[in-house]
Amino acid sequence: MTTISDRLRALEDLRTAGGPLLDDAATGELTALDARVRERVGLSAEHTVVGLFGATGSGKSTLFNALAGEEVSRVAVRRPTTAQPVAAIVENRTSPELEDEAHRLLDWLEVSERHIVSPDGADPRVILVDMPDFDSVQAANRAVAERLADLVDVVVWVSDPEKYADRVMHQEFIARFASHRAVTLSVINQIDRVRDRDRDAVVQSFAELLAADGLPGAEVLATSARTGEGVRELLQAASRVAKQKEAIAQRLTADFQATAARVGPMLGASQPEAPKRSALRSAVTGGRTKHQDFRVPGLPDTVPTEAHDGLVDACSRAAQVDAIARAVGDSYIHRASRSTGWPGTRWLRSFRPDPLARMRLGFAPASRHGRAVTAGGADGSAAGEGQPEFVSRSSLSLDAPGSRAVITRGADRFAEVTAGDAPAPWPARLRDVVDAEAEHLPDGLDYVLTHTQLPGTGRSWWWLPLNIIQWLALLVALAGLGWLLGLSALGFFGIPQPELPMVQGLGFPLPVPTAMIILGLGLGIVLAVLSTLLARVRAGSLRSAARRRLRTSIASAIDDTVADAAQEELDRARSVEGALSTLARA
Ligand SMILES: Nc1nc2c(ncn2[C@@H]2O[C@H](COP(=O)(O)OP(=O)(O)O)[C@@H](O)[C@H]2O)c(=O)[nH]1
Ligand SMILES: [Mg+2]
Repeated sequence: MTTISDRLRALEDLRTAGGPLLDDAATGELTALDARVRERVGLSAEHTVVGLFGATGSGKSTLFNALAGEEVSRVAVRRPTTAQPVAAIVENRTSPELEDEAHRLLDWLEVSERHIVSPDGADPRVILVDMPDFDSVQAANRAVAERLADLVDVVVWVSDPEKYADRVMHQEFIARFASHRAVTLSVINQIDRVRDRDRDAVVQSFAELLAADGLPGAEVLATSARTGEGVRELLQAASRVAKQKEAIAQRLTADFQATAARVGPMLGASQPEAPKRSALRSAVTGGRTKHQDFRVPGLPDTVPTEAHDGLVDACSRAAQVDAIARAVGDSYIHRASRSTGWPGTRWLRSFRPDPLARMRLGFAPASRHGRAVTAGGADGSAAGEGQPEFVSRSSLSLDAPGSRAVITRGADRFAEVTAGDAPAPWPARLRDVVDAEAEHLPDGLDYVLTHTQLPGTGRSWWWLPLNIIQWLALLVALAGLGWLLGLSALGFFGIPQPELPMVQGLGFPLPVPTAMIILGLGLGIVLAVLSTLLARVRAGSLRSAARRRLRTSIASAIDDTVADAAQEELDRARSVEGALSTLARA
């Protein structure tokens, strides 16, 4: 069951979620409805809180027990008496929500002692509250009673045949609360103590006093908590008030539904037609169309992957992710061959700049060896030493008109895909928020790009051993060459040459120094080829890894900005749907 309080909460949700999308007239309508409802139903829309007020000893607690049908409130023969209010909630088996609502209401009223009762013929919407004495010598008790007299729906003044004319009670209490919006019922309790023939006179006299207090035409009931006389009538009077409140609540429900029907379309929300297959059911239920919830058709719950990936693609293009990834691979090959290439030619490499450095993109901020491995390009050597953080902006100029245009187009497409075929105002709204966020995207991308740890910027383990072997091979070749040169020098000076040692078991004559040159040079070439192959394979996987990391970074920059904002709008739509549905629910 949807209570008026539920609807009021839904109205508040609708004002919050739909606010940015509604014009002044619609916002005004929602505000006015809220004010009207709150004024009409007061605190408790579904329940009628009936408070028993009066002087000490008039029999409030006894009457309360008689009304509740059970002994729940303490009855005192001697004072002081009831210090805290005690509530009796009428059991409601058919609608547990109503009972929950009653508890919420009593929480608000700060009435903590509660009893669930089930008196004969009682209205489950009535909540009885036994109050502390209005004339209590304890100021705190009086304060509780006064506070609640302002809040309850029905004030029942309980008097007795002796004190009903007490001036203090009339002037200080009844007259003070006469203008109260709550319905007032007046009771002369302990009527069993009055002789039958005097009763009318007592009632009449009390009514006149009440008229003087500002309650003209007040209904006075005569009750006896002891004999039960008039108790049922009092309960019925309370139920009458509850029924009046229900009639108001029904009228208000119609107002809520009408407002939902008017505001819904402004928010692109509609109540879809009942599906065909329910025709049978509606025939069974007498042809009444079942209520349908509001929906914003065509709007997804979350940002579609397709939209997200599309924007990552666009931003990757704008940020030249492929070029960076290529440079990561090329840089690795460049450095690998500088460390492991043939020593005779590798120095040529030094004249070419590192491909990554050319892009001025940061390597790891600082290497583990305490040395910054910033590929600083022209200023690399100067900036490299001990620089803890790569601060230079990338040279990708995401701010350039070309890049900006790619990003803007990507963002528009993102908004378009996310909006799907949702009705107005959602596509425009999504475009607006996405555009606003996309403004900051180039900066965000530049930040993540310069702060992404690119892979493969350090040395590989195999470079050192390969380098050592390279140098050894060169040494062997140089030694062979030295040997031969030494021998020819001896010949030149006519000194007889010692016998040249030959390599055995080859089937042809090969002097050892010659073999050393061939072996040294051959090994150098083989190693250079091998290192190039290894570097290329590794570079390939580094390129993919770099591309992956950059795309992840870009995706997170998008998540923090555009995607987040778009999701907020999708959530807004769901809130609007929920609120409208609650307002319109039967
Ligand atoms: N004869 C008679 N005595 C009553 C009636 N209602 C309450 N009393 C007695 O009045 C005294 C005070 O009752 P109580 O309910 O504690 O009054 P409270 O102070 O207003 O809560 C108790 O002794 C009750 O038994 C009644 O209808 N008839
Ligand atoms: Mg009492």
